[in-house]
This record gives sequence, structure tokens and C-alpha cells, in this order.
Amino acid sequence: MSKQPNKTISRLRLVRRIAIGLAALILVAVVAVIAQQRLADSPRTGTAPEVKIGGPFALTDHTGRQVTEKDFQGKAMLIFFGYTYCPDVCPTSLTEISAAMDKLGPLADKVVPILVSVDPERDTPEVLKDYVAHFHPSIVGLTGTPEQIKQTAKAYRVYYAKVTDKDGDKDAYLMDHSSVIYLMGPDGKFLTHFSTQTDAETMAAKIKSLL
Ligand SMILES: [Cu+2]
Repeated sequence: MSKQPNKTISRLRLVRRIAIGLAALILVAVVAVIAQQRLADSPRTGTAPEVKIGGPFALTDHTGRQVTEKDFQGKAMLIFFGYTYCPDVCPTSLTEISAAMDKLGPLADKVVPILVSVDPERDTPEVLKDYVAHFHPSIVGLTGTPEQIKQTAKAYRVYYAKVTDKDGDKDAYLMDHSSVIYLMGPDGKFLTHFSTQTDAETMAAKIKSLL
């Protein structure tokens, strides 16, 4: 074998190595660019935009005490809006909330479930006191003047409306209302929400993961 073909082979090898090296470099660069773009496009990375739910309120609790959001500071509020005459949604939610509280163990001390009445006309503090006692000792019932309720519901983006009885019985009305259950952090800021379909197990697990 002459020297010439050997030289050609080694040169070919060198060229091939350089080509592989360049290809690898290009691949790394492309992957880096794609990864960076994905990060930039994703709304879930970095600081998430703050959800504007909740805020100041002034209401009366089921013991007749005047309270504001400051009275619950340092505790997470599991807050939802309803009324004691509610035939289905509210009792179901309160049952699941009560069971979730029991599943929280020692963490339950840091959570206060709150029912804000959207029916202040019938839900006096006394009526609320009797009602919440059926569910869990930690549940706080809140009511107030129609204006106070309106302000609070607005802060929590809750809808409610009176549905008058077809037979004209003015005391037998129902209240149509949003049924979302909010979990507000110890700083009063929105953490997450649950629906009336959320079972106690799921609710407790989520609360544990967030507090
Ligand atoms: Cu209800």
C-alpha cells in the first residue's frame, strides 16, 4: 500500500470527526433555544398573576360578634356563600368541609371554615348558630346587612339572587347562588378553590399540600 491512500483515509476521518462535532454542537444549540422559548411561552413559570378574589369585609358572626377579615388573619379561610334554608348544595358542601376538617388532623387548627349567608333576611346570627352546630364545631357562620353581604359577595365574585316561590308565599323563596368554596391563605390571599363535587379526601389533601 502506498502512502497516498493512507493520507486520504486519515483526512477523511478528520473531516468526519469535525462534521460530527459540529453537528453535536448545533444540536445542543437548537435544544437550548427550544427550551428557552418553551420557558418564555409558558404562563406557569415564574410569578403567576395574582388572582383577585377576596378582600375586606365587615359582618356579624353566629355568636353576634362584629367581625372583619382581620379577625381571621393568620388562619386559612375555607370560605363559601350559601344560606341555611338551602335544600341541597349548602348541606352537601358543609358535610364535605366538616369531613375534610376531621381529616386535616393538627392542621385543622390553622383552618377556619366560614359560611357567609346570602340570605340575611332569614339568616340571623341565632339561626346561623343552630345551623352550623349541625356540622362542625369549627364552622363560623357570618351574616350582615344586605349591603354588607353584597360587598362581601362582590369581593369574592359570588353571584346570588332570590328566586320567589311560584305559589306566592313570600317566605318560601330559594336563593340561587354560586357554590364555589375558596381556600384563602393565612395572609388573606386566594390559594385555590373547590366545587361542591369535591370530596373531603381530595379537599383535605389539597389543603395539606398548600399550608
Ligand atoms: Cu346553597
